[in-house]
Amino acid sequence: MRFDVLTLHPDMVMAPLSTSMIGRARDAGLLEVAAHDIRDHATDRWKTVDDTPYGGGAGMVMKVDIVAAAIEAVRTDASRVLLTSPAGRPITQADCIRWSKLEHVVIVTGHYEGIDARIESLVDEEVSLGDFVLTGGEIAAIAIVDAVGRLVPGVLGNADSAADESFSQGLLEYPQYTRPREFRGMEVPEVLVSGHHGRIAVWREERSRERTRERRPDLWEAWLARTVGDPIVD
Ligand code: JCQ
Repeated sequence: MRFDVLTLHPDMVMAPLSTSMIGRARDAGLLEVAAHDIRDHATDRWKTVDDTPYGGGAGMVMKVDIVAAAIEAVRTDASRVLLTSPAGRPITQADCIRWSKLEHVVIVTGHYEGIDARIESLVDEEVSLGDFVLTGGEIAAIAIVDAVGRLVPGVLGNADSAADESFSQGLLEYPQYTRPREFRGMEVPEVLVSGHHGRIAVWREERSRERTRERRPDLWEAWLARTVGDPIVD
């Protein structure tokens, strides 16, 4: 799978995607990631990429002709083009799974007060990480490449397959512990050292549901609605 990120800061995008699991997956040829400087498509001698907003107001707006040229330099008929913006639809794990099955994802990152709205005619999906504002879309693009890239077969180690983690069942993960057995008076739950695999599985399922109900009532209600009639639910 290939990602092309269009940005004013290609080094910022590439640095975190050159280490750790995504860096290793690229070395192994499982993923291709490239970042392209939108400024390379500026047409004047000052390499201008933004301009003042029609109608007045503070800040600058990225020029649609320059960003369009950057998109058209990398996109093919098989590409899915994403635009990261606080005005986009908040993404979920389901979106990441869907994108992980594609050959080519292009991510356009915005800056300043935004991009000329006519860019929407050139993108397939306008997406957000959540209800907060970044200085630029780079961190959102990095997060998307990381979350999608790790779902490509072979990228995750066999040990931590994406199948049995938070969200794969729609519930939060159960709490994990490792040594020491006691830390500042806090003990590891007895069941986890019992060696009783059946009781451990039941305890983990209960903690997973309890955590989800307490911390994420939205996910809990969705899980309950999906699980009605399932004989396993209590
Ligand atoms: C992305 N969640 C927040 C800031 C305008 C395209 O227009 C803009 C983009 C940004 C940067 O992205 C975010 C963001 N997901 O802030 C302003």
